[in-house]
Amino acid sequence: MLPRGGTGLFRCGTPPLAASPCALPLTKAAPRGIGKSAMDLISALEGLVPELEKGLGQASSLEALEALRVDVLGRKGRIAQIMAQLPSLAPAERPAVGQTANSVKERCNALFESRKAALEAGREAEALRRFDPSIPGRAPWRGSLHPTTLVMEEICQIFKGLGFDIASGPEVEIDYYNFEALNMPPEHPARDMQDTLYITDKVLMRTHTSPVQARTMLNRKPPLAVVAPGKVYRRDSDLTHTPMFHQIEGLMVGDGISMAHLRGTLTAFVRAVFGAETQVRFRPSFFPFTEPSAEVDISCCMCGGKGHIGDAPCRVCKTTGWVEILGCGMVDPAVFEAVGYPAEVSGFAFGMGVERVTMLKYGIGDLRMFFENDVRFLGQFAR
Ligand code: 2U9
Repeated sequence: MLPRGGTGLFRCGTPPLAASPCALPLTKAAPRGIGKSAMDLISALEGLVPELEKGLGQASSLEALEALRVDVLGRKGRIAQIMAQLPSLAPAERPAVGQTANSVKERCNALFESRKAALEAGREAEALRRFDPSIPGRAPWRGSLHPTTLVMEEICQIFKGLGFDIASGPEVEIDYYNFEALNMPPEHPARDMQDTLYITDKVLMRTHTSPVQARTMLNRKPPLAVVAPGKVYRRDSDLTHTPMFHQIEGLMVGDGISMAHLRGTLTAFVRAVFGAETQVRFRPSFFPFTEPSAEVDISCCMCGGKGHIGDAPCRVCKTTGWVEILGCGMVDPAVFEAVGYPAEVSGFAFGMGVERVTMLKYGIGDLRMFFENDVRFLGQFAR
């Protein structure tokens, strides 16, 4: 702001110009026919220009500049205050004062604009001086798919490449598709293998994606090959089990489908996920919907099947050199009967937990990492 009172534009004390124009310096000789009081006003107006020039020279910020502009040119500013005295002049004297006011306004505006441009240029130069183009940029944060989703997609792609279709079905299932059609009638002891979350007597959260294959068989004739990825639910919660996890199960049915097809397909699959040098072994096992059944082990992807990494025992395979990856078998004829398939067809089926495959593939030691939603962990797997 321009200083008011004794040190500023109005040197004859407070209030300034309007109340006591007497002390203002007369900078010009009075034009002919212009009286003393008109001349005082003209002189006061003209005096604003050098005063403003000085004030602008001292203003070091755009904010100070704006305050000055309001003080001089604003609706209640200095020029307006001087012009408020116009009615007290004789009508003949008013035009000369008005013209001076216009001319002073124009010059003041020009002074402001040029000082503003200089200050802005200074500001920009200062910003550029501080700008370091060698500092690496901050990349915007990008979300990524969950590792379970990524591995599930990868597995589906592999089976698609082997000629399988992808099938899906409801997570809330009826007992028939989840158990009965799969050779597990009520009271069958195998139902205990998959402790179930029931909604009603007959409605439950599916404990595996097998009902999807059962539904597929009811809707399609053989030959067929499908994989069913998705969420499954069990009454199970401890360090290595969660009430919800992801499975991918597969089924191939046709004429003359044998254990050899099963072995070939699953060996191709594990080598696509874990690498071409991965060894595969089949161990006899039991599942209610397959006979014979087997569990598949692969050579440990952490230690390469040696059981040790250097001198240290391998924590993934616990020094055995093998890790279990999935279950499989030839579909039990009772399952084909339940869905009305002819007795001559044969087929194989398999199932795996996606979190388990993901843990083995990436050497993740703790299942809880999948459910803690720590984006620093989850973001590492995006491609
Ligand atoms: C139909 C007939 C047979 C699916 C199969 C497995 C073996 C199996 C488990 C591995 C670990 C699930 O994730 S896990 O808990 N699954 O071992 N699943 S055979 O067999 C079928 C499916 C559908 C109609």
